Amino acid sequence: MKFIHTADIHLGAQPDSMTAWSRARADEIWESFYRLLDRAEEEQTDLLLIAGDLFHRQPLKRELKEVNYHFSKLTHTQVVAIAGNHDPMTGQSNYLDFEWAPNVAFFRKNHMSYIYLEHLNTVIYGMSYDRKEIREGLYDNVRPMKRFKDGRPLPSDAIHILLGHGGDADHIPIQMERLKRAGFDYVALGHIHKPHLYQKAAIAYAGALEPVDRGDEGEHGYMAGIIDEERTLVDFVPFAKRAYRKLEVPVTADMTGAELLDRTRTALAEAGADDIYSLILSGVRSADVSFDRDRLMQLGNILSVTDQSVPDYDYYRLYQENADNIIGMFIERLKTMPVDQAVRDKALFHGMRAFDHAQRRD
Ligand SMILES: [Mn+2]
Repeated sequence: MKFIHTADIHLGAQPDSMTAWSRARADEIWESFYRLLDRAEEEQTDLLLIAGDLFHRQPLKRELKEVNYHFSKLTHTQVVAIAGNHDPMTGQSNYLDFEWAPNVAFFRKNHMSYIYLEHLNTVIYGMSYDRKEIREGLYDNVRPMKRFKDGRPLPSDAIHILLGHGGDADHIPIQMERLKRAGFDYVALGHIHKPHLYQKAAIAYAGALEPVDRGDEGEHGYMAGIIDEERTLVDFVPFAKRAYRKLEVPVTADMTGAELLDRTRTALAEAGADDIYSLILSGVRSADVSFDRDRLMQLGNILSVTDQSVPDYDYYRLYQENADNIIGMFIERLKTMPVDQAVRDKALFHGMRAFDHAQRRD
């Protein structure tokens, strides 16, 4: 049985508002989801698991119709989904009375239930959020069943999958060690946006399909797996159009502002123009150069510029210029302290920085 496990698609989100690329990102989240459905069709995936937060907020009726239309075009794939804390099935939710295509099963109950997919000989256990926060550990005592609710025995070779959403204190806390021993063939989790695979236990957070905010650094995609009589094999598949990344640009004491712009432009081109960056300037810069933050921001998809570079002080000149004030006294005092050169350099550097900061505040 071949499956794809996705979660936290957050349809309807518009990340990075106030940036030039924000509108495009809202569209890309939809496009990536439909691209994933294309992938399921190409690969003739048996089962598509959606572990909550398909939508970023309550879905509109027409949005459900759009998504359902795309589901209905799948010729082979069975879709099974739950609602998460972002799109809970509250009393007014459009989810509640929506009629899905025959190949779609959407858990509606706010407590654990199951569906049995006969053609896949697979039982899937799940529930949907009916509110934004659930503090009870509702997955703690779920175990694969031996019998159907009506007492008939399940086939002994049936596959058992738990579909869940949460894992922090306010969203169904999960005792991972306990869950590892529960005996499921696979546990498909959502809510934590960073993909994580517990390979031995066959438990995974698929992570957000596309990163949804600047905290979602690193690669994003989905989990793909096969379950046969002996075992479950799962792998993370990178799939997102973009990634949030930190990019460090080292500066040197002889670097001018224009040179930094050139260096940054080159570094961005090498790193990939689609990705979204937090720039970090590191190294040592000339004490009298200041970099043009606005122009750096315009070089690509730049969320922020953090200047961690440190000025290259000329201590001899500083002493000459400040012999009669507190800076001169500070340098004088350090020179006579019984510490080695490296420590003295560090103390000088930090001291000068503190003076600089204090002066800027005046
Ligand atoms: Mn969530």
